[in-house]
Amino acid sequence: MDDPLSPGPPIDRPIVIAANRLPVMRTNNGNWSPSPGGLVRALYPMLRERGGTWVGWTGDPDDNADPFTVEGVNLHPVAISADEIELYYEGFSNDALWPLYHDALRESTYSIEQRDAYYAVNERFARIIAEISPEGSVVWIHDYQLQLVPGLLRALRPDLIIGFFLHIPFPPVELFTRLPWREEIIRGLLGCDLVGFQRPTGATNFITAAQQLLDAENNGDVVLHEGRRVHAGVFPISIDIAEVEEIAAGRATRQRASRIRARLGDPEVIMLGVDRLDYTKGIGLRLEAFAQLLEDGRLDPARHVMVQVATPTREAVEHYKDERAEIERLVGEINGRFSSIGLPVIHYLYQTLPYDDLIALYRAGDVMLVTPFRDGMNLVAKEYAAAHIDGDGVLVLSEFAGAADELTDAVLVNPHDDRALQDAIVKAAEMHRHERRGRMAGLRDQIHKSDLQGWAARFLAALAEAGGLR
Ligand code: ADQ
Repeated sequence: MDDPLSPGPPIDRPIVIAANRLPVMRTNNGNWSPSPGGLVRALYPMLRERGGTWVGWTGDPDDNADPFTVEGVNLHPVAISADEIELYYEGFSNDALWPLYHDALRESTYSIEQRDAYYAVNERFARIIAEISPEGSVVWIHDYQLQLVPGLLRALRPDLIIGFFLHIPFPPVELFTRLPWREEIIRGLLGCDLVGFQRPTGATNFITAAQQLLDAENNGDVVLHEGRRVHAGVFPISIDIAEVEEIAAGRATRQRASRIRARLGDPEVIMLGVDRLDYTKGIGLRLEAFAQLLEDGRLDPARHVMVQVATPTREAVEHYKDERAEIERLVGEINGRFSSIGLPVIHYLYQTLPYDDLIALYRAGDVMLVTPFRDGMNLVAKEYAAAHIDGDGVLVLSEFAGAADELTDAVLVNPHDDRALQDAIVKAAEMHRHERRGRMAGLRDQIHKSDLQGWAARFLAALAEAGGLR
């Protein structure tokens, strides 16, 4: 590819994207507007520019909306019933696959009803894509909710070039083989020309699973299956750096960031956590480490304050209800012990914030705590570095986030080691300005090497090559 950051793919074929959700949401007046979210930021502008189609669910149960067009992008809704949302989405996707793919941090629920709903919805996606894709189209399918689509689609339309990107980790074979329908998933993915992962371990785990479960042979990163060559590749996702920097540089953001600092009582160090409220993100662990440091006098409630923003997510799933209750109990307990009137030590928001507000918070944050037990990539870590156009700020980052492969200038930590986590937080809070600036410069250099549009262009270029177009 000539220009690795060029937003347009270097291929001249119709493009079809499939993801669980469509990239648009219904507005109050019944129109559609682009929804927030990384994937939409990466792919929607490209489709708008060159035309293309997106297949996905509208987000409303039993929504039989007809196909429609927004800003030149064709949108094909896939109807999903209320029962299927419970079984396919909350059940199989988020209560079986999600925990299993994240180190089995919680027990998975395996049920044949859930698997059947997952199959039915994946088959519906495959059928719709097969019906609407012009001859020889390039189809790019996203994430763990749709792993059977490539195989089902390949059977219907052998002419298509099919790629899949997994946004979450692909687990080691020792864990993956717990899944009662493990062969089916691998067969599904092997319908692709290219399967993309966030980290090299994801690709290796997938190849090992294909060898072990289906006796598939491989030649380096190419798996040979039923006479076809399936490429496994590594494509660490990124963020729209220009957008974050532009918002961060705005006057409104600077003013908002100083207002945040003033409202927090002008502390010496603002520590920040921003996550979906997911048990994989290690929010509780981080709060406990903070509390222990206050207890031991290594941090001081008059000088150190924490802000934790937790986005509501998957609230119908039991493990998420439990996690929320535990986080909120911890926040209450820690504030009860260490706060003074008008000055809580932890400011907790269970809210989804507008992107501008989030970036103002990043700018205000002196220390960003990203401590997942396991995470495919973690875009918050990259957004924090992009927002720090002032060249200051420290990122504490779990080794178990995909971002740790690239962001080696963070204070890297094993979140399972509570003493190490406490030490990392103190190190970040006390770090000398000179070291802080050096590390932030390293982080910012690193993220500038690859942005979101470049990520999409690289995947599509590799897919074109795997599909024999180049
Ligand atoms: P997530 O698990 O959702 O994504 P992450 O990569 O951190 O995790 O992305 C979260 C996004 O949501 C960020 O862009 C962030 O700005 C936004 N966000 C978080 N809290 C918010 C809040 N309170 N208000 C508004 N926005 C908020 C999955 C995988 C990750 C992988 C991504 C992309 O689990 O590992 O990095 O997909 O591939």
